Amino acid sequence: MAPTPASSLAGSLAPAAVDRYQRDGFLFPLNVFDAAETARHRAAIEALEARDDPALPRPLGQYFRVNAHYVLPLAVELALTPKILDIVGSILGPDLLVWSCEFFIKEAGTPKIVSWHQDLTYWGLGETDGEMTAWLALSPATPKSGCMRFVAGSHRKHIQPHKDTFNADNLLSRGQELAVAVDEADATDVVLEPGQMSLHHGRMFHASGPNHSDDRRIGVAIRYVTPAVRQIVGKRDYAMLARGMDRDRNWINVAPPGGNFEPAALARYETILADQTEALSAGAAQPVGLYAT
Ligand SMILES: O=C(O)CCC(=O)C(=O)O
Repeated sequence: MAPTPASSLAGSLAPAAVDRYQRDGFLFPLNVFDAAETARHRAAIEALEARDDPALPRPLGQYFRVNAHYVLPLAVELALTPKILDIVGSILGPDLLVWSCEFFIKEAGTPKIVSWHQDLTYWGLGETDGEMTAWLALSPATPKSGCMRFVAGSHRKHIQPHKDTFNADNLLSRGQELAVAVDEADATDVVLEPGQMSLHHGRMFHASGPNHSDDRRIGVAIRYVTPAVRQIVGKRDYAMLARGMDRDRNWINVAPPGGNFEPAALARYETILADQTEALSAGAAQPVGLYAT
């Protein structure tokens, strides 16, 4: 039997759902888009892929894989979806910024994986509870297609030691992997229908396997932070105000782009990438190419 969605179609989370998030460090499935809206977002992404403009300074996959919201209005539209902000705001509060928007695409029948890790390990944001990922499925996320797996309650641990593998099939920037044992039997499959999303805490142990299905597995990971979160490893960091106010001024606030890949937005993207690479590559034995596709 399909699990009961943690929210129905509307608005903020019920207190019991917030409690579940606090207890487990994740919550799913949450209904966001109907079939028509989901198909529209998927088609917009695939239209960009079909165009794959050779004049772009970097391969399209780079812009998809990190900080898509600084160069692509379609990523901003997803990140600022009122229903997502209502749900995220139920947990993080009324003032929200988008720190990153990332497309995790695994082609049909490919070995790409994500190793067990905790997101906050290399982001330079400390062990904060003020960061959360909303992961939106635009195609089926199932064990066969390589859905995420979460270990309930692991967000209550500190950031654990990780090791770098630089594995080419790993979608993470340095193939980082938890150096502590994870019992696969403790993991929950995050099964999502297209148009549904999950939430996870930045210290959640999570991973995902290869895509053995006949369809692409398309996920959009939107990382939200509160104004109180700040960069503590790199010199500075950037975010886009999504809702409310940023009174703390820990972030350089970036305005949404007016169109796809505008020259000023592309230049800004490079500045942000360079600054964030400083935090992300701290302590790495090899240069960290920010997020290979
Ligand atoms: O999309 C995946 O399989 C993994 C995504 C992930 O690790 C994340 O969103 O933090």
